Amino acid sequence: AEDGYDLWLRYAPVHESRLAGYRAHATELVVPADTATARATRDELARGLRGLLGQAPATAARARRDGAVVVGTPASSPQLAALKLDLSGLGEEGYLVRSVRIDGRPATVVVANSDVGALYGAFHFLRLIQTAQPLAALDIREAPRTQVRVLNHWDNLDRYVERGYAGESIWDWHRLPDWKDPRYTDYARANASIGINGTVLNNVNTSAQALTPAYLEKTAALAEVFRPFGIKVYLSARFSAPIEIGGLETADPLDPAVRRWWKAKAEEIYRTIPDFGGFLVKANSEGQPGPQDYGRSHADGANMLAEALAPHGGIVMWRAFVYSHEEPDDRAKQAYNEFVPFDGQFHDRVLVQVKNGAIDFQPREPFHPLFGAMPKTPLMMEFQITKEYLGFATHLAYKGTLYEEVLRADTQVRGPGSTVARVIDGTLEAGEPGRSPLTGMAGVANIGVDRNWSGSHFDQANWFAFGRLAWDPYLEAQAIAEEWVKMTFTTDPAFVGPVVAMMMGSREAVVDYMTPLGLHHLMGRGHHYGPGPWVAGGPRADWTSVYYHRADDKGIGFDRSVNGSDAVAQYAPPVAAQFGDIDAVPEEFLLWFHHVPWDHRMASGRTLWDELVLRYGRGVDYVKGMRSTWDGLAGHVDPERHAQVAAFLAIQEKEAQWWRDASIAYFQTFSKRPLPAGQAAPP
Ligand code: GCW
Repeated sequence: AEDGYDLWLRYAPVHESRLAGYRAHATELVVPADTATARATRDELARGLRGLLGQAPATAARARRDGAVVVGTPASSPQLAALKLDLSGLGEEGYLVRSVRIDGRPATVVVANSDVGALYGAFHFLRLIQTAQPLAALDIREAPRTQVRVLNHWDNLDRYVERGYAGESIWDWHRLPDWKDPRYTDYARANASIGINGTVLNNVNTSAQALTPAYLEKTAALAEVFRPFGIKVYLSARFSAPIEIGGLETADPLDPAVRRWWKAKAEEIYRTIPDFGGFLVKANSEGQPGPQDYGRSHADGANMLAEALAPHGGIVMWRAFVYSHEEPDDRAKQAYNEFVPFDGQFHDRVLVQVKNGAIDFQPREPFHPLFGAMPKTPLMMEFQITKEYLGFATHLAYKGTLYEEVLRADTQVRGPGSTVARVIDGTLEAGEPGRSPLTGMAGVANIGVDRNWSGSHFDQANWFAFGRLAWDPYLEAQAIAEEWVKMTFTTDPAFVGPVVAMMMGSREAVVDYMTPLGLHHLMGRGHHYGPGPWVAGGPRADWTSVYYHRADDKGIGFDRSVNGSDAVAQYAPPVAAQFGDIDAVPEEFLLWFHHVPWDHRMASGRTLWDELVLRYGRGVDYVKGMRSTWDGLAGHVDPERHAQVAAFLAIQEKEAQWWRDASIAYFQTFSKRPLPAGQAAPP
């Protein structure tokens, strides 16, 4: 059934016009190594080619025919060794895909320094066919630009997934370690196909139970399934675990007994899982325990854990998503204030994991001011794949454009071209003395037990795009969307063109109908679904919407300029100058940084109020456009997937309208201005 289970690894038959040509380039399959990874590689190629080309090529120990495909390392294959290809600079995960001659016969080789590199190359080879690329004269050289490319599952041990919209957790803890659901293997295949090499199994808001022997056994069983696919397991560690499961009275990171406890725990973990990846930690944020509970710093806490893991090769991913328990001055400033003073003080096995923006995974945020501000510390990107603030799994919003926008943003810390991507891949600050060479990117997963994994067909694209960009943060969102559409649906240009176009504008549409012009955090309290710009009161000022939009009879927006919270000062001077100037700030960030009079003139010549209303309407119109595009493509998609996407788009249109009407009606109580001509009044 076309239920989406196969993701972008559907391997549907290629167009018959291309069949003979592809078959001639895959007459024989040679994967000579006999390791678990090589077997997985051979199985994937056989499966993929069988699906794409109608038959799997014969497998052989050596290439003997024209058109063989030879995959492996020089060590595993004398034929590959004889080619003397230059594998320097590929590392353990890179690969070449080359058209060559072996004993005078044309062949395609996938060559790497390790079996995992060859597996990645095999997926690349399959992707070429899946996306209808030519296989002649191949000369591809790829190596990942970041080292730690991980999913963060916000999955609780009872299988509830925090901010998950695709059903419960795929980790069936109750039946692990003895029952290993075949789905775990498919999960590993999908991740390996896009270069993801690690997964944090449990929520950052975690119970300490995850570190008990019983759960380590379960984790080890998952690690065993994932290992052939180059995927390491990591766990979120609760900072107070020494108290909760260790019987200690304190979790003070400078207490010798606490340090001994973590060392012993690390030894126990590595006895059970020899290639365990390390810990992800949310500390002193939203009520989670942490070193500050004992008057210690983030560096004290992270370094203690790093010292326990380092002898075994593990790392610590220490999150910078922190905000204090006290009433904040401007929540956007807190992570920077808490972390920048500790630049240079973190253990070299620590990455500080920073969300893309300073508030919280909004439909649009300016890049986080920490990027570029901690040159001696490797900062790891944290993107959200799941759509907590972008309409959950029913609204169609391709986040490739969001990721691209952030990665390309210019911090200007070392002059123009100091992009966030260059902070993340380590190239910008590589020369800093003492800086750890670690690099990484994390994506908060959108995976659950739904048949289609992600809760909707189009949300699979966000998982895919995250993996592709973690591998290479310089890829284009549009090219990634094209790949995904071709692999997931069809390579027919009559379908690919309009669907990619629809995806490319889809996130902007969400910005328009939820939070245009730099507005943010206007979603309903707690669940974050649906409009709630009127949310006020309650336990914390920064858990309200009125805190963020600050609408009054004069205008709207959060003044973060020098006249306000001065959050702009956390950016490099040229960026601070731009964001801090109401006439220079890009309009998409206008209300993020300024409190702006209702009659302020926009670039369009309209007043702010009129522009705001039009943006809300523009978002609704875009969704209408997506619906009609999709309706017109019925003949290109199986009825099952077509119907679900169509139904979800109908929901999205209804809810975009709800957002628009509710927001305009509410803000009009402050602006007290009429709607611009042609704009329907909210019901
Ligand atoms: O804003 C919040 C989300 C929480 C999440 C937190 C975080 C895991 O609403 O659900 O908790 O971000 O990133 O730690």
